[in-house]
Amino acid sequence: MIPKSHPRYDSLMTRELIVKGVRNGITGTQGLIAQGRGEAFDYLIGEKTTESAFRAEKVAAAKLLLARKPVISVNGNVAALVPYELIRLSELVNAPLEVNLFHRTEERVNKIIAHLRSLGAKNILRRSDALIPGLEHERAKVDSHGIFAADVVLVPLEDGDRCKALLEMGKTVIAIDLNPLSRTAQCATVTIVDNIIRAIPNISKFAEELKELEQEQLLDTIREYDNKQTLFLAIEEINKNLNSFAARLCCVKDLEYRI
Ligand code: PTJ
Repeated sequence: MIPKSHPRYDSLMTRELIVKGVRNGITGTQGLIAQGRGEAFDYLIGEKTTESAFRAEKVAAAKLLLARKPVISVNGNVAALVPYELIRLSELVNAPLEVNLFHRTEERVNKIIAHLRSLGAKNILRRSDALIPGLEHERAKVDSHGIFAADVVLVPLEDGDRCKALLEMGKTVIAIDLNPLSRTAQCATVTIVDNIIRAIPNISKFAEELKELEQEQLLDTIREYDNKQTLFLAIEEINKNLNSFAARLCCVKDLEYRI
């Protein structure tokens, strides 16, 4: 039992969700490693949504609303961390949830679908009757009416190969990845460098606000967006945080010398 007073309560509770996901057969064991990597980057960006991530989340909401056929890709980590939030976003932007796993087993696909359904999800795609060209791993298997036919795909916690392959199919790819250096982050159309825990509710909040706008106004929201700048700002934020940590240590050292 983690006491609420623990200074890292939120982070530890998030970790518990992933562990529970593994125990319930929803999350793959590799998901634990991915979560650890994510936590490290979250620490470096200050465990908060940065200004540039908010901007990317707003653009993501606009792109999902403008899409002809948007789809939200769901893996084992995402299903364990933000199931309710995904269902809400799926309803808001009218995008089905498609279970697509890197370490795919039919058993885990079925468990994730049952989990999402038990929480109220109605629009779930599960067929794997099409293949993304150029991919040799299990993530190539997609639904012919879902990711295969989609114009905009939201891919949280993705591997770089599929992101590239989806772009080559002419799709808009929105990635959520705390690591601005990852191949996915570098190649996506819109990269949200934020924790999925904060990112999905933020996209939903923006989608609710933007839903009332005309198409032209939505287009205005995305017109000036530059993903390279988003990545640059995320890396700059990490640099800033590291410099301020270092500066604090320098002050302590100066003090020690003086004593
Ligand atoms: O359920 P499966 O089989 O589809 O597998 C899912 C994982 C996530 C295990 C699989 O896609 C994988 O191995 O991913 P990677 O290559 O480890 O990449 C995951 C990326 O997501 C890394 O760059 C992490 O920094 C990032 N990440 C991890 N946790 C979070 C995150 N980004 C945002 N929010 C998080 N909570």
